[in-house]
Amino acid sequence: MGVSSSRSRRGLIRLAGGGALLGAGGASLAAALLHGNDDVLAQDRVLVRRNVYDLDPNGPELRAYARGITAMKKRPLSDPTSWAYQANIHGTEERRLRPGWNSCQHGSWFFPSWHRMYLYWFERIVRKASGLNGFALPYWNYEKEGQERLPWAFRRPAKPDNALYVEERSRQANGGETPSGSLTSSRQALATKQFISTNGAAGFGGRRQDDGTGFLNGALEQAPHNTMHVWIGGRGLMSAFETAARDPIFWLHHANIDRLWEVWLGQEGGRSNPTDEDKWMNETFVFFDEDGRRREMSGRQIVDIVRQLDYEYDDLSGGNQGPQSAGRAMAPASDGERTTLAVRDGVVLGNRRSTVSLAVAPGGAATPVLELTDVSATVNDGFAYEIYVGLRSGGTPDFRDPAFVGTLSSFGMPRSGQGGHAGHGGGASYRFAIEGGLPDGDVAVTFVPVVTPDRANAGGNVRIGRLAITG
Ligand SMILES: [Cu+2]
Repeated sequence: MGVSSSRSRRGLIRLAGGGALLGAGGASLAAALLHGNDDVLAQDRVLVRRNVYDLDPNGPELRAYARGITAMKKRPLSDPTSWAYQANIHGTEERRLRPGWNSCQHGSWFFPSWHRMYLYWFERIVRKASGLNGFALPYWNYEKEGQERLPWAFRRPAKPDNALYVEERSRQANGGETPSGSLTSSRQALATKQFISTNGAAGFGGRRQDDGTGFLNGALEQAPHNTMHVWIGGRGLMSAFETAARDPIFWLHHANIDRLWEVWLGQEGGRSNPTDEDKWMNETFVFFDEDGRRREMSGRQIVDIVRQLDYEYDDLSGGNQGPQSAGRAMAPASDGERTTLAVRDGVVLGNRRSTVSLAVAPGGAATPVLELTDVSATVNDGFAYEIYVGLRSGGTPDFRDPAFVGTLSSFGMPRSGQGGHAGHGGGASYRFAIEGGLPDGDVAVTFVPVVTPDRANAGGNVRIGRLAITG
């Protein structure tokens, strides 16, 4: 974030220009030529998004962030650079919508790209509002050992005059507790090779929009994105679309999600962005720059963060992956017809561990998948369950166990009887590849609560319309 540590834009130009030497005066001109327009040109250097745990809680970077937030909060709601207007771009309960509001993309392949754009414009607004020229958003890598707790500056002092603190978080987050490893883990997401979800399994980025599968999370969105939203939020801001971006930690959480997208690409092995998909590349979304000017942006403008957006991350290592991750690369699931091997209707989960036993029919050629369809929440609080398929009885559930298939969390889950999110009918759908395969005979599907609502709800926290295993 510091000016002295920023990589020189001129160095990049020299590379791009085939070794041509540029004087200081030529650098910005060359940068403009490189971009081809001034749409996304803000800096003459590449800014570095740093790990928040490497920053002094009272240092210039976090002080600038707090200063920027305070300045933005003083602006009227009608100002697109105000704190509330920016948060409302993600989601709002206001009835009268202004341009760009309620446009967050979840449950589809626009999840990674839309949030990258959102952060990019927000970062520019904070940079100007803070007065720190080299400001870049820090990220929070909760997966790294010793860095799982909510960063200090966001919970202390726990007073309203600390612009980074908000009261409306879970007790665990503001209390400095450590989330369970299943909530912070990017293991499933990074192991997923295809970007686009198929009929069989979640892709890294998500499903093709309007492919008929309804609201279906991609692997990155599912965890650690959704899981950390509910762990931080509890009953508070971070647990719902309409309030999440009002918590200053939202932006550091999403910077980490954006970083994980770069980590995923760097793992190679066939991982790539869907740059041959016209809709993903060209669909435009509305944002505002630091002067309040309306900006439109599309996927093709954000695929290269260094060249197109002038930022990079100080570290692209993939979190805290256990040894089990090495051998568990996700097989691409078949896109064809799948056979239903077992099904159970109307499963309700409460605050305790619960197990569904299923007799599995033989057959099925593809990687088996656990499908949860028409899933809705019956409580307002955030909650999350680890899911295991074929957990040995008596065994202690551990997300590093091969029986662990993923986490079901309430972020983005429609409330029962509310008709779904953003116009989709019914509940949400979830798919989890069962990499360990299916044992012969009966199969146990076990749900272990890892984030529970404050009060036990007699009717359960979540209703799963249909639970099925397909192959
Ligand atoms: Cu989010």
